[in-house]
Amino acid sequence: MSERRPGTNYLNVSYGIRSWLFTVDHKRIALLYLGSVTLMFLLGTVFAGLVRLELLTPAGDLFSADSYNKIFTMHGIVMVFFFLIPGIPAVLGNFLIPMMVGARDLAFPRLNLLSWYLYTIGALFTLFNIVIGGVDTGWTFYTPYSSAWTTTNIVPVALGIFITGFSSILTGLNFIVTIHTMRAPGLTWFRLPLFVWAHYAMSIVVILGTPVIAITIVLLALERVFKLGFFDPALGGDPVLFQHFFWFYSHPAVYIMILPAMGVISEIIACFSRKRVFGYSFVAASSLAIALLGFLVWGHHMFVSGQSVFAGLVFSVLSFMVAIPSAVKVFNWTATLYKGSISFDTPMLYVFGFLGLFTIGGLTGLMLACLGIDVHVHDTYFIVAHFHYIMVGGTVMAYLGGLHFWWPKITGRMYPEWWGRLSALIVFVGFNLTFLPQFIVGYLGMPRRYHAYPDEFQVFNVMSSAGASILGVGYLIPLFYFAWSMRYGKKAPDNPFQATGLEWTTPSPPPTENFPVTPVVTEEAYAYEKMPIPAGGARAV
Ligand code: HEM
Ligand SMILES: [Cu+2]
Repeated sequence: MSERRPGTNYLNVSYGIRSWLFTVDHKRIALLYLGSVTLMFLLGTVFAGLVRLELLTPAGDLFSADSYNKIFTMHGIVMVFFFLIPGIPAVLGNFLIPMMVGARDLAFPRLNLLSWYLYTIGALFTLFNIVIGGVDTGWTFYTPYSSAWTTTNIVPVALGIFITGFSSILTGLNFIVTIHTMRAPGLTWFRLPLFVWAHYAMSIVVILGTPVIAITIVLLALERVFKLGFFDPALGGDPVLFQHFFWFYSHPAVYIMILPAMGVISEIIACFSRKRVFGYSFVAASSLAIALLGFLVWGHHMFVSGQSVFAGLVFSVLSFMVAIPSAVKVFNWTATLYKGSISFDTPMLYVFGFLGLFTIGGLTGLMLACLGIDVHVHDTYFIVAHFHYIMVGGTVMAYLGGLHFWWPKITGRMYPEWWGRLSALIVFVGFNLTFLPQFIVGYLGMPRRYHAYPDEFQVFNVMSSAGASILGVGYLIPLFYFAWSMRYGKKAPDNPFQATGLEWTTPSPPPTENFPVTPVVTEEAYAYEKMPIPAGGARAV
């Protein structure tokens, strides 16, 4: 670690491309991730735009069925594996966890840099397949289509996801060891910010789940290349086995995506209602409960795949149980708002968006957990609407809210508040116009993953495509003002929102070693009754 010269911070301590590509500073690595993850998000958005363009008219008139299959497949793969899963942990988690626990860096800084390289190499492998013709199985890679029938590039895509999986595992390990061993004096487990708890729970899921998808992908590749019969009945395998493996990871993976988002929400809600999070220990414990229960419900994706009625019943009941800890969080956040001194700054607008949209996503999840309803709507647009409410309405809203909240800390500059609120509003309106009609059209029977549909469904699809354009504008505006603010934004004070948490006690942007002296913690998290209410200042930007 270098000695700190006055006035230097992690951004200006050294210059040049090498100082970034070989950095071991968790804050710089977070920014490397911010760059890669943003690129992948933009790419995924372009694919989404193409999907919505094709579906504007009932006839399959823009792309051939084959091209359409490749486009929605790439949309799903890029968004799930390269944006939603790594997004919040890699950018915000990397930046904040060492600071929130009062440490100088993560436990294994070099491993952290390796994680970014693995992510990037994995992404390049997967993107390379677009150049050589694409892949058309959907992000779920169901066998035996993927193992025996399709002629598209399963192996390079699988390799890309496999490599990126190691990036996740290393990040999860790094977080767990850091949280266990590097907490500042006085920072007991029950004084940790809920953001840290959420990442701790997520890391457990990552470490237990990711090896399963990695091995599944290897088996799929082996079957394709060497005709080993794991999944193809013609070779003596069982295609349903693939679905068990796939969902044993991919259901927990949805919690990898949502748990960090929930951590962001807890921090912002406490700050912008100036209150302790209601029922702190329940919110912390519910993260662990979600993480562990999440491993028991994968079979709810297979109600119509030919599993026994008894298995279906058990998975249905367990799915209801996993909703309980999520509901605990929503109730506690609502109770935190109660009688709070609420202000409607941009991060908080995203949180309100999250609360409404995540709740709709969760409640429709309960509908799907009912065997009888699921048989009716399985593989329709109802499913598409359900998971977009959770993952876009939940994870993406929290990601954007968190990016605004910590932007002053990350860059030392304020974002423009008026533009922030405007785009939060556009995102919310655009989102609902896009996905609400999909619940209806799905319930009426429109199947997912088709490039053409009967005329009677057009009105819903036109609404959806119009909404997607609005949503796209909502996402583009922050891209511009964030870039603008790095140079022209108002200089940020150390703690613009008068928030609690160690990260706000150090300068903005922080020095390389995070804290001039190791902080000592004497308080529970969220002692907002002791913080001044921010006056004018940052909020008047
Ligand atoms: C925590 C946030 C959640 C996320 C991120 C999420 C995500 C998803 C995703 C991505 C799918 C679609 C998978 C595919 O491509 O086929 C899906 C389907 C499903 N979800 Fe959720 N979900 C969440 C919560 C829930 C809850 C709480 C339940 C029930 C208690 C639930 C029940 C279901 C069911 C039964 C399906 C399968 C529907 C079908 O394909 O027939 N989900 N979810
Ligand atoms: Cu699931």
